[in-house]
Amino acid sequence: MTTGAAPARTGGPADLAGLRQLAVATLDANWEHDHTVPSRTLYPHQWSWDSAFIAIGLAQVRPHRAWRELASLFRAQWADGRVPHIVFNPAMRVGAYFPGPELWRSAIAEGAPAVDTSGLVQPPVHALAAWLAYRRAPGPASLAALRRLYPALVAQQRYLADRRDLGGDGLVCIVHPWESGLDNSPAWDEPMAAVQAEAAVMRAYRRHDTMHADAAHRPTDLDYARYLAIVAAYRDGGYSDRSLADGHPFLVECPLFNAAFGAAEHALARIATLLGADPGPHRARAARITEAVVRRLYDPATGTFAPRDLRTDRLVGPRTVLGLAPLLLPDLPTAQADALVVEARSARFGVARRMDRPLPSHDRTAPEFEPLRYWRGPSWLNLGWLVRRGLLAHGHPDLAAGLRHSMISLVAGAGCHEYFHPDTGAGLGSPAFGWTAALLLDLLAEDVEVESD
Ligand code: 9WN
Repeated sequence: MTTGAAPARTGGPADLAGLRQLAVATLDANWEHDHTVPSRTLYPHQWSWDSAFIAIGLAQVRPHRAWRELASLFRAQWADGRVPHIVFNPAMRVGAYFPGPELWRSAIAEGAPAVDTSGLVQPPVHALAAWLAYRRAPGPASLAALRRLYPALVAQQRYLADRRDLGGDGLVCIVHPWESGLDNSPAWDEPMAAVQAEAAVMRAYRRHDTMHADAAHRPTDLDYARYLAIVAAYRDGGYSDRSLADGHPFLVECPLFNAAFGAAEHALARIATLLGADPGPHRARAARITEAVVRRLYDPATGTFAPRDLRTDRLVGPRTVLGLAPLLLPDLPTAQADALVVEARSARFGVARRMDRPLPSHDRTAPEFEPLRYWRGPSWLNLGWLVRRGLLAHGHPDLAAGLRHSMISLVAGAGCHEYFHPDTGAGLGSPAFGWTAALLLDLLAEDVEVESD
């Protein structure tokens, strides 16, 4: 790979056929009867947005599994439409993941499914994934699977629009950093600082992550104590969204989450057209979401997007990769799209035709940039993949090609790791990670039709 510093190669295959084989072998090894685990060691259950990314890759090689992956996730959809961020595999031993079902206690909540789940959600990238899975493997079986899934995807959006618009401004509010998918991002430092908790609380629990990953890469005990305090607040209210606006400890409008929410309506419009349903309402909702994302989350002073903390009604300061996510919205106005391209190309993120370092999850020039710690610097393939789609949608194929090359080089250098050192490209976290394998397959297949996707 073309990194500035010498990459610490941890043994990825050299040629493209070998890479593809590695990706398929990783997905096969992580397959678990009706879903793919993100990682056998760190994340041995089913995760929501992981399954969406994984389905996109599976569609290239195991289309039947792609639909099973999505179907098993949506079988755990709650009566209110929420798609839980974790679906627990009852066959796993107690303690295989922390916090496990005993902490979430989903069974006590109204409208929860028969299987144990968490009560949170993750970015709704599923309609896009379903659409792409169909595009990657069209045919009668895919069409039938998409037809079955469509109402559940609509219900997922309805839940977010009706129950989670806590600011009353047309955007979804996330109620826990885990809902962002970028749990430990510096974007959450300000809102998290207000959450009452003490690191000592964690003495009562056994963290599972630090047994499988370097503690220096993971969130701290104080972060975890706060994560648990927020879960407890939500759970003790029966996971009801009704009174969250009055005093829930974490209330944030996230640009990535809301970009996914808008992109989902665009995908649903395409799906509706294919199925002979009316795409009009989806298009209208998509336009409203884009307008709200720009109005509420764009900061003209910085030229990028930022999460809004609803408890203070202020945009948070750190310039993380979350700010680039609205590029995913095909109807983002040119002024904002152009500003984001400037941000992406800046020294903060370094997106270029010939990228010399991978896309980081946080501004490289910021004092709190940490190249090894979870979501505070390292490079993740799902973020690169999303930003690449956005660059293609807004007419920057050269930058998109640079990003694609950089992502493929990462896996070629280090294997299907969960994340990568943003300077050296060294593999970090789980060494056999589901979405890295899946999105690599998608990149290798060279997604030439993104604009019409
Ligand atoms: C908590 C599974 C998930 C990803 C998230 C990532 C991490 C869990 C954790 O792993 O989160 O949900 O234990 O840290 O942050 O994006 O979906 O891969």
